[in-house]
Amino acid sequence: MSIAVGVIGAGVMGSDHARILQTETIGAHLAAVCDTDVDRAGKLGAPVVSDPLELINSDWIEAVVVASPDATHAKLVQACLRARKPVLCEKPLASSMEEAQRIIDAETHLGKRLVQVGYMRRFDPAYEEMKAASVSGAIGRAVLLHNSHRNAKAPDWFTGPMAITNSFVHEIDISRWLLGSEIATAQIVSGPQGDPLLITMLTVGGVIVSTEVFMNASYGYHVHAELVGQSGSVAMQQPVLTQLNRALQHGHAWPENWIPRFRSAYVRQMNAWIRSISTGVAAGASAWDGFVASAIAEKLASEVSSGRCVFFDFGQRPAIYK
Ligand code: ISE
Repeated sequence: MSIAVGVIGAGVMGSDHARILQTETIGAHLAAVCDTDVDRAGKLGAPVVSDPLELINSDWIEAVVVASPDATHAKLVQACLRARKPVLCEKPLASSMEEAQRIIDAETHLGKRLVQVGYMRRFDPAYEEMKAASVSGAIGRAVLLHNSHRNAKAPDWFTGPMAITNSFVHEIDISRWLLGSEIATAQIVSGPQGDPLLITMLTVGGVIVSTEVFMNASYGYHVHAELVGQSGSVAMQQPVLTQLNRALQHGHAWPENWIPRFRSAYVRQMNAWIRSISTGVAAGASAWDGFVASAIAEKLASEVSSGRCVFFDFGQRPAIYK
């Protein structure tokens, strides 16, 4: 059996998801693509549907990938829930805590997890190894996590506080996942031009998390993390295939953006999502994880100029997310 998947959005992420569904996914196929730019959608090699709600509600579509602009995510996820169809939604899940809360309410009302959020770093082999090193006790109790998140150039579609709501949300999610602890506080320092940003968080378990977000670092796309424990540390290595020696220099190339760096994570995430639909056992980041990341990002974005410390307590997570 092959699950018929419709992809909404034919931009950078939508076209990569479409390609993965066509060439690197077991148990599913690309059944339709939807984008306001019909020509762009047409190039992805599947029937084009111009209205996202029509795609979601079509009988022949069994599951949906949402990869449209951030501001449309929550509304489309709600439509998938109403149609009772599994959805893999690109991050962020929503543009505000309120919107994300409404998704939690709708999904808990259904009593079944249908939403997976595309926090793909959870499927990245390097992050997986870091987590394994921590869980096994190899580095002792974790005390500090250093993250850096550099883009060569902020994407053209970046507006307002997207360095926080679109980029830093990854570190909110991966830090919670790596450390197995909720975020208790966060504080932000902004450079004069608003880029880079330095964010310090403290987990409920007492681990300090520092993150540099630099959207215009020029030299390439570079994500790094080091987890420091009481008896050792585990640091990510950059996945490189070759090293170039020339002109008195020795080194490797940096990718232009996140697609090559997280290539295997995207493929593994898609396959895990499809397996979760077949088995009924949820995988990856849940709507609750998406809610927490969006809520923290929204609050932090409102404190960029004040630099005030923000405190978080989201209470008990609903039973379907335990
Ligand atoms: C982009 O939208 C992504 O999701 C990338 O993974 C992230 O690293 C980048 O900063 C975002 O703009």
